[in-house]
Amino acid sequence: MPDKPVLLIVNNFHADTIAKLDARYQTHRLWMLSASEKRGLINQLEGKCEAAASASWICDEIVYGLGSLRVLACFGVGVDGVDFDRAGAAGIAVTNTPDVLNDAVADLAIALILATTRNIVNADRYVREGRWLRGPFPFGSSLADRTLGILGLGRIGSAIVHRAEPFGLRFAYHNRRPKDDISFPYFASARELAEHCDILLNMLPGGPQTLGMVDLEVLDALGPNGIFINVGRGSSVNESALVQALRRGLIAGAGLDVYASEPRVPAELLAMDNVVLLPHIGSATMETRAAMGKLVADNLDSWFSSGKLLTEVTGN
Ligand code: NAP
Ligand code: 8YV
Repeated sequence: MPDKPVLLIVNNFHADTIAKLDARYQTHRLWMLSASEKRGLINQLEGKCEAAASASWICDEIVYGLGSLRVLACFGVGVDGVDFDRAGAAGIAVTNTPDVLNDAVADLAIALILATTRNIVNADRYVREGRWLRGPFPFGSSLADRTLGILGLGRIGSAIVHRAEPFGLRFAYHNRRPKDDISFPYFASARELAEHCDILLNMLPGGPQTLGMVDLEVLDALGPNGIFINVGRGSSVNESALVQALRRGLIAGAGLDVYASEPRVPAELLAMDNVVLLPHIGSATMETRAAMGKLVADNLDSWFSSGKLLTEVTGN
């Protein structure tokens, strides 16, 4: 029986998937090594290892120095952890896991919209702390006839729109360019979108192009009754501007799944009760993580058996 192909596993992205890869490949765990051991492993794998698997949001730049590497299979859709210039220069093709996580992430976005507009987390505390006995809980706000502005209307944004339609919401969006198949209004900048919506939902990818795109001007344009939701990438929001906007009442509240320096969340946000904070759980269902892992493995299997990749990605 021929030897199993060699696979470099860059980081501990999903235990069940890594266990499955262990069964199919001769795996090497990069993240468990010291810096000098990593260099030793890369030298040892030179000429023998053509494939690596990694998280999509973080990688290890040492992999770009492995001359025989031809494919980097990433777990996750947002590939801001990959240096595409270096991968391209080294002849390394990259794959990610699009679509299989749309439903889970869109579900969570809806949960954040409802949690913020109906004040669900504080309402739960209100009951537990016996405060309901002393009087009714303050009113929230309805969704019908309000406008949900989507910043970054792609695969997940479209799944959010599909779910949000029955709530009676209206929609608007901003991308770098308008989409042919979308009938609701397009705005040419994030600020203009914010001005025209009640709930601004950020679905932007990370990376240098979107760094800090949601800034004080955008949040100010959203207005004092506006709600900001972030399920995209934390780096695309200027977090100190967000703190300032919330503190000064420039916006009414926020629902966040992602942050600039995860898992650290600014202390100012932790102290605010008009903010719902989640620990980056958009795709965190057992079924979705399994589907993401399967797509990583399927990309590798396809590449080793036919030289073809199923979901190649060429940049952010
Ligand atoms: P997608 O289909 O590529 O959608 C992203 C959209 O953003 C695209 O339609 C793109 O439109 C727009 N966009 C990109 N760069 C832009 C820019 N500089 N200015 C304005 N618009 C821009 O990606 P997706 O699958 O929906 O995923 C979106 C992101 O969600 C991922 O990259 C990831 O960071 C994040 N995510 C988070 C979680 C979570 O757990 N919270 C889970 C999965 C994904 P144009 O190209 O026309 O500009
Ligand atoms: C992560 C994500 O993969 O796919 C993405 O871009 O942000 C998530 O699905 C997940 O949070 C793993 O920790």
